[in-house]
Amino acid sequence: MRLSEYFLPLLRENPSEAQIVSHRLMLRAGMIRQSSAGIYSWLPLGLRVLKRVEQIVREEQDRSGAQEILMPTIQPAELWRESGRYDDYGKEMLRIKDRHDREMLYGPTNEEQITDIVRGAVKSYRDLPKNLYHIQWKFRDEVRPRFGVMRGREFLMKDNYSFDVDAAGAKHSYYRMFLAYLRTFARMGLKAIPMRADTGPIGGDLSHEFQILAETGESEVFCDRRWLETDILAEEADYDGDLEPFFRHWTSLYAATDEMHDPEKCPIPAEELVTARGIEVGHIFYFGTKYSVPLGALVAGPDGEMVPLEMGSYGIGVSRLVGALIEANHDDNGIIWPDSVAPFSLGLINLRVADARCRAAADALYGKLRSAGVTVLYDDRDESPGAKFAAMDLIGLPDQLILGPRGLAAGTIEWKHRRSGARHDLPIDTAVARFASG
Ligand code: 5CA
Repeated sequence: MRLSEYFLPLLRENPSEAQIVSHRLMLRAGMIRQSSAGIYSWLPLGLRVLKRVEQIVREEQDRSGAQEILMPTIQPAELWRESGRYDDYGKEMLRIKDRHDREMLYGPTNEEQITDIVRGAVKSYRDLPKNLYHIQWKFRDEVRPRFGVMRGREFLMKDNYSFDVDAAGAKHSYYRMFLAYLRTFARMGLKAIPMRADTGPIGGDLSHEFQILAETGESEVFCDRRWLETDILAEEADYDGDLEPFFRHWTSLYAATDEMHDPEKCPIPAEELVTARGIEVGHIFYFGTKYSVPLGALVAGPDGEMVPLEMGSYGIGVSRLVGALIEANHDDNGIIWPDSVAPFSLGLINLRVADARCRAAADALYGKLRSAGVTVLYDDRDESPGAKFAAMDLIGLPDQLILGPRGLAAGTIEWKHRRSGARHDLPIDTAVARFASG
């Protein structure tokens, strides 16, 4: 993509409405624009990151055996009356009437809807287990939408729902998601710590929140110091095997949210305990028959008797993750994207567009990089070098290639690694191979 053609409305000044660094940087880097409180448009750069985050979530869901569907954003009120949540959900639910005066709502979550789909289609234990997910916009009329996409009113969530014939099966489904979540966040370069959590309006008795430690986190969290040194992707686990030992291992290190932490009963000594702030990027629940009983979602069990489905639900805040990733990856100059979610892998800067030789060399390199499959953002604008460096650092692509007349005369190009700040001169003709392979 040529920056001269790209829709990238950068802001020079810090927007006054943004209180935390991710919100500031997302606005300044032209990733999002606010539409109304807690509701945002995603501009090209922001959308590329959102899509990459979504794709990692999708791949890990698919790997775990979950199947993707897509349910609507607008749901009928009757379904929520069946579960009893239509009134319970209160003002957080956006209620709408259609032209026939039928009550509808913009879904804040989909337990009722998925249970309705499954109860009509699954009649026997032989059709189980099933785990279905979708990645869809939600609306919650939060009292205090804030921090940009971190606590929005409209936000993108991956939510899935597991269906089993008995509690043992449902626990296995829960453990599978526990593993999928550890893998998902680790692939984004995030350390998300699973913490015993309160179940809130979703209900149930077994629940973990996945929390990233960050100063700007909304809640206080507590965990064993050893959590900070673990490497999740190094662990092998088989989705079809017995996952209970794996689950027990990962939950043996203490970690709890504020509501679950009791200093009197904390099992580890104060010097081993880390007290920090956390951003909740995922939440998983096992709630048994809480929805299947009121909605009458029953299947024939092995002995012919009708039994209610055992269910769990599992959420990841896909749009919140974009903000959380920036909270965990930035410096004074801007964002530093991890490779796995970067909107482009490489920024190419032509320092002197007025120089015909520079322009020809930069254009040629841009063409070759693109042919080699590298995603490149090419700054071909007629701007000062300082403005170009600042823009490239702000948007935080992992690597930068900087071409100027002096390097060109020597046959070299400068390579800057955004995270470390390290700079090297590379022979121009090796640059394509360097980034095509890396
Ligand atoms: N039905 C369950 C699981 S599918 C559920 O809704 N869980 S949740 O309420 O915990 O939400 C799942 C995830 O969505 C949260 O962990 C959080 O990362 C994200 N999320 C929740 N509320 C918001 C919000 N207002 N803005 C951005 N992300 C949010």
